[in-house]
Amino acid sequence: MVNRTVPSAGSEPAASAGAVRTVTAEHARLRELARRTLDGNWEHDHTVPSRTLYPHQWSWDSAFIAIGWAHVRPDRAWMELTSLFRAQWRDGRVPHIVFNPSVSGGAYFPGPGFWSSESIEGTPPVATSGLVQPPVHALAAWHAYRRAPTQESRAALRRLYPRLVAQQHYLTTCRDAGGAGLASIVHPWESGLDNSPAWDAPMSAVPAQAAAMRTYRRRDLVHADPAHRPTDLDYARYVSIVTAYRAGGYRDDSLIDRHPFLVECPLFNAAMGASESALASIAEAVGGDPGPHRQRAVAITEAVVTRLYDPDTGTFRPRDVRTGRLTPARTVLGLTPLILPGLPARQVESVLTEARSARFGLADRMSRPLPSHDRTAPDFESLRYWRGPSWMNVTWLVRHGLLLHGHDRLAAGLRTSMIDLVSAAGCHEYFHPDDGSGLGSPAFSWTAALLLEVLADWATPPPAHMPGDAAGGVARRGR
Ligand code: 2M8
Repeated sequence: MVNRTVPSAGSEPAASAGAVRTVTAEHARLRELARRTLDGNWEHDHTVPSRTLYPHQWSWDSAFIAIGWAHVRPDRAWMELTSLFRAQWRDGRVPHIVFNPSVSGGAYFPGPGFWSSESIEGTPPVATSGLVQPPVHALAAWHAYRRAPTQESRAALRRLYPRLVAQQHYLTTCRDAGGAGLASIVHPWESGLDNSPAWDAPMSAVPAQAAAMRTYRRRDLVHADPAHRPTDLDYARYVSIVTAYRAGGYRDDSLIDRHPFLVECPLFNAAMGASESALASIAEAVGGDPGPHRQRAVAITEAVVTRLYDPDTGTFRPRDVRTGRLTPARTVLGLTPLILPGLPARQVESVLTEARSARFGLADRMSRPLPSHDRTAPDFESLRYWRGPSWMNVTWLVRHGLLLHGHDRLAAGLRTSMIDLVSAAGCHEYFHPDDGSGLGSPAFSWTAALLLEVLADWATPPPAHMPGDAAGGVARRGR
């Protein structure tokens, strides 16, 4: 774990006045670092995840980033979400990349020419990808609003509301390839955890050869160490799946008969359920009807439990819709259904057991950061992207879920771990799961944004769309 030069406030109740002053000074320094990082990545109406690796707008990045902006520039939080949803397709999908026309087409692979979204009916004037990412946007919008509930924020929330509803509608209808009330992702990029071991089994059925990548130029390798990134074979498969989807005009009918990758992901679907709960709160705030959102939140939660909970291992795992089987890897994805306010107590307890095990090491005082994959698995890799390193956004989601279900001490453990990581290494994209050193891009937006959120959480209660508030579910118990 990182050298803790400074104890994090909130986890050190008995600290002396001097220690508290040191903590306060360190937190002020971190807040400033986070604000400067976001400022440096701000680009007229959105924030790039990283100036080098990701020079456009990414969907779920923008959601996390908006949460951070709400602390320092609420106007930018709403611009961030508004610009993203301006690129929403007519069918309701929110594209995972919105390309900035003033950035050269070759700055990122695969760029706008590869996706050719302009050739599809019902797409916006700006070039986009044709995939989506985990729908954490309603959750984020509600967080941002709760942090700065001004008249302007409410007006922005009201304008966003129908677009958030359309996003959910697209996912719950067009993407229900398995017919059980869950959305399927059609590409590992849609999970956000691109090369997670969770996708190894379904990806092994996707035909591709690493040599296929020689006809393209991977821009990520200009900025990052190949040992920290997905492999060429991964990329060959990524390209082959997009090519298949694009050939069908990014349509979603009969995917089951023709698409090479079709998976129900626990994080993606938990985000969809949590967003329905957040939409219930948003509907109340803007004068809409929360009822249908509550009903959908309950239905999605039930489907997540029925389809993705594995009683044998006591964790959640993705379901490969093409084979009907749960995928074997036990990754951090399995912990994320905690963000469902109505997750039944039995599953909450099982997930906690999994999280506290040697696989993930969750504790009131973490000795190492939360990894993205099971530490005890033979394919755990400390450096390679989503195959082991620790990520702030997933850690924040798990922490949010712990707070929802009343596990405040465990949530405090994650909070301290997140703050310590950035305190020692800076706003990196991801972190070494053992020594906490910074990996990937050094000035990464969601790391900065979520740092602002957890720093502030010491003094303020979590937002109010808690179980029993808008979404229904168990009463909150502090532990
Ligand atoms: C990573 O994914 C992109 C493709 O979408 C890439 O590797 O080029 C992932 O970490 C994803 O979760 C994230 O949204 C994106 C931008 O930060 O980068």
